[in-house]
Amino acid sequence: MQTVMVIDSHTAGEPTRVVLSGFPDLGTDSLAERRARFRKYFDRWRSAIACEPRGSDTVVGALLQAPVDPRCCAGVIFFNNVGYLGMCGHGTIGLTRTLWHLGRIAPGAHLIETPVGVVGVELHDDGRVSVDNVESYRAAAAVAVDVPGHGRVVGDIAWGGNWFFITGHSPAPLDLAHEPELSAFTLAVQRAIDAAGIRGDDDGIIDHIEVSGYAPDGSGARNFVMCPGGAYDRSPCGTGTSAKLACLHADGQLREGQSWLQQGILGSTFEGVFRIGERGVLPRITGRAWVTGSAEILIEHDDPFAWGIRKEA
Ligand code: PYC
Repeated sequence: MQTVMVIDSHTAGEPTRVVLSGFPDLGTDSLAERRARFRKYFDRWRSAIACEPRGSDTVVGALLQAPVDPRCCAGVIFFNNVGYLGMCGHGTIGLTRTLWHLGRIAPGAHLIETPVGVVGVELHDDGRVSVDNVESYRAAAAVAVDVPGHGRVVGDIAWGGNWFFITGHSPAPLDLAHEPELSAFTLAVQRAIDAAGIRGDDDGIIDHIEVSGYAPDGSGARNFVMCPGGAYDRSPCGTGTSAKLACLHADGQLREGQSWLQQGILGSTFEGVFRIGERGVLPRITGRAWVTGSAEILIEHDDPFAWGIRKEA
């Protein structure tokens, strides 16, 4: 029997499962090397924790690690139902809330190490968390892709800690009632991008598709983000909001220090602002998370689904 201790939370509706203990030793190399070791030797632990029957397609796992950089209060490797994430905005907010819940940090500024770099967080007294995300930039503007059943769809390729294709084209209003159409559309875009061989400028797979528009009730900017693994982001997506800020800046539509309120498909909101970076923008994303549970995950070796119901990307 294996025992894994986790704390669950949600950030603006999107779940995060922080893994505290019970995980195999990944060593003390960089977080990127530890993530490679996780993928190569311990991938079944990912599916045991994130996938059904213990998890779900929406769960983002956050494996807590000792940081290499002594300035950091924690290291983290994010994963989901099909693989690994570079950075995760909602997950960082959930992790910060969880560390506070555990009494490991107090309100104030902290650093967290991820496989794609060190990110800053600020835990506010009222429970809001601001994430100073990695530098975000638009790699290509107005890229056209032929999407079967939808015709030519045009969007930007942008980095926000993950690769995004961001389009203003939407098959339906951006509300939960139209989630099936929005999911089918964004999954079709994802397949078309893959088939066309369109990649990020580091050859990275564009595995997040973001429809960017407005809330049907006129309450502000809203998105719908399809994540790798076929689940849509319930939150406004921290890395997706960062990538959007980079595009707004590149188009001259948002100035340094100007606030951008980004709703997700549930209507929950992140606030984004940015400073100018070397290549793009340095985003600060603010949102809130709530802890929802504390659990001891048990893995029985004769359970036919001990290691989760695995799903391919
Ligand atoms: O908030 O960056 C984010 C995110 C990525 C995937 C799910 N949420």
